[in-house]
Amino acid sequence: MSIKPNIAAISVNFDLGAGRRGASHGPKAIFEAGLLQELQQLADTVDHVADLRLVNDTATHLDTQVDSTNLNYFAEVIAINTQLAEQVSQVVGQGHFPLIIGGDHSIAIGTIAGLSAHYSNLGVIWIDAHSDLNSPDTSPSGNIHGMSLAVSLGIGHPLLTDIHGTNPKVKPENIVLIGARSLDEGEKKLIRSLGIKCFTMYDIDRKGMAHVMQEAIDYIKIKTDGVHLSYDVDSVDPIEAPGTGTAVKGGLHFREAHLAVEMLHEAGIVTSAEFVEVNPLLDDSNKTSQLAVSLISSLFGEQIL
Ligand code: 4U7
Ligand code: MN
Ligand code: MN
Ligand code: MN
Repeated sequence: MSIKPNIAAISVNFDLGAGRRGASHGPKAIFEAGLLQELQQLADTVDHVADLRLVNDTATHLDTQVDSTNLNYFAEVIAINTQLAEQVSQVVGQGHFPLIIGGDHSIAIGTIAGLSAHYSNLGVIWIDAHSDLNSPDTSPSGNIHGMSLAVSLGIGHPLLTDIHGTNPKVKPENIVLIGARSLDEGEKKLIRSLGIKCFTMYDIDRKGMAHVMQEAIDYIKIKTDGVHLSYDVDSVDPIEAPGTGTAVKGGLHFREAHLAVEMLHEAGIVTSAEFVEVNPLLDDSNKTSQLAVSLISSLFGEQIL
């Protein structure tokens, strides 16, 4: 991002991929916290190009066609992600920077599907307390926001992995996980067997965030033709980000969370981004929506001095 981008913001008012309701109100809270005003100072142009939500009968129609065993709101997740993938692909085709505002993390399925049409070696930096690498077989909850990265790897129900074309959308060697501290057994096995690069909270404590981010950037930039940042706010410690449905203690501190995006801005490698899992119903005086605005501003080059 050495030249200022033309940002195309896409809001996704959707929370049925999560176990608790409320993340569908994330976009409204983040926009009300001043997102567009902040971005106007940092980008060449900013347009809010789409405000997606589920249209009532799309999903009921799909329900009759899909076997939804251990996949909660399966049809709804398919419907929203199909819309999102098309929107994202269109924006990339126009040469704009897609900025997706969620919504729960199941929407990464649509984002990455739409992006993958334009990149042969898409990199994904996944900042999250979790790895979202469950399949219907390993998921303890059946909640699809815990499966979105697996789906992007081509693992899961074909009606999810085939959204917007062929799978896999991303290769395991082009993924970096940062901030992990709550992994299910099946996810741990998959990370090991596929050799996915994973910087856990232990690594961040041990090496420091600056070191981890530099390693992540060096690892991903040599072999990819685009890098998507998928930022789940539950990566941040619940003290700073209480407004999220699956908070896990022992997370990134305020400065570590910012340093990650500041270093990504400096590296100039990020070609799309999404910020997800803000749940205003659980928030404490908009703390988490304001944090999201602050993190997004830093990604687009807001300077301290
Ligand atoms: B999020 C979980 F079991 N792994 O699959 C699951 F701990 O997008 C949580 O990262 C998933 O917030 C969290 O349900 C999904 C659980
Ligand atoms: Mn997540
Ligand atoms: Mn998470
Ligand atoms: Mn979550």
